[in-house]
Amino acid sequence: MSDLLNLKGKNIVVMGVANERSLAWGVAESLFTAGANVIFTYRKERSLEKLQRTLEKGGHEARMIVQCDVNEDASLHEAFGKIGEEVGIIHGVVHSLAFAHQEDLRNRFVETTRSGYAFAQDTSAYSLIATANEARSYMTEGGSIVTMSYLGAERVVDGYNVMGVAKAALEASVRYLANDLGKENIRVNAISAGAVRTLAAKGVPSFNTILNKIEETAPLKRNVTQEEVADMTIAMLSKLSSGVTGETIYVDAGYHIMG
Ligand code: 1JT
Repeated sequence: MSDLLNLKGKNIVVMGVANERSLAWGVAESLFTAGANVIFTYRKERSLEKLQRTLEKGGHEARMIVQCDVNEDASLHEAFGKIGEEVGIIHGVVHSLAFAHQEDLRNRFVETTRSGYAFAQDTSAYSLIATANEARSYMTEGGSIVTMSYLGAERVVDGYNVMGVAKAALEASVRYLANDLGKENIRVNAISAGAVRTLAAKGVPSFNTILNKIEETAPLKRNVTQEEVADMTIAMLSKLSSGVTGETIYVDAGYHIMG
């Protein structure tokens, strides 16, 4: 299998591990298994501590861990500069980041503030474009960029609100980036992950209801796991998907096809 993936010794940047439930962490674990060199970025000191403990617990060693705040151009530039200097070539990037203010997920959508809208867009959608632009300087052998999206991008999921609009922009950005970066042999795709109980899902009042509805409705009659999202992400990073770019791939037990 590892031969088919061709990820052994490849340098892959993973952004967005908050704790061991994070989708990004699932991807990192599969990357370790595939023999890739995993480079992590983190924003908050607290995430770094958790990451280090999680790595230790799993007996994994990061190739590199770098601080990076995607809301700041200088921070992104510096982080990728350090990564490029250390590893030379970047083969893949996993962008698994999103944020919005609590009140924008709690209040009525019509009450979304200008600043809340801008913040969600900046952190959750623009950050992919800025990341791709920094990473491409070191993706000199071509490569693959994968981001995480959610069904709320194209359907109304009650309560997802401003994040849905940000994910719609993210999925459109994936297509424009794919077109622009294709000439550099860099592929760009999104994984639309089904609901998984992560830190991001914490505090979503309707989350249990969402999980139950998926169990009843989805063709597979169950929810998906962090590992299943990770497996498809690995496929999208690997040689197995060399002909695929600009796509949003659903890993949702088939839920999105239902009427
Ligand atoms: C964010 C949050 C991005 C939660 C997210 C997310 N992408 C998926 N989820 C889970 C989710 C959240 C809501 C939801 C359904 C699924 C929270 C912090 C900001 C970034 O609504 C029904 C709100």
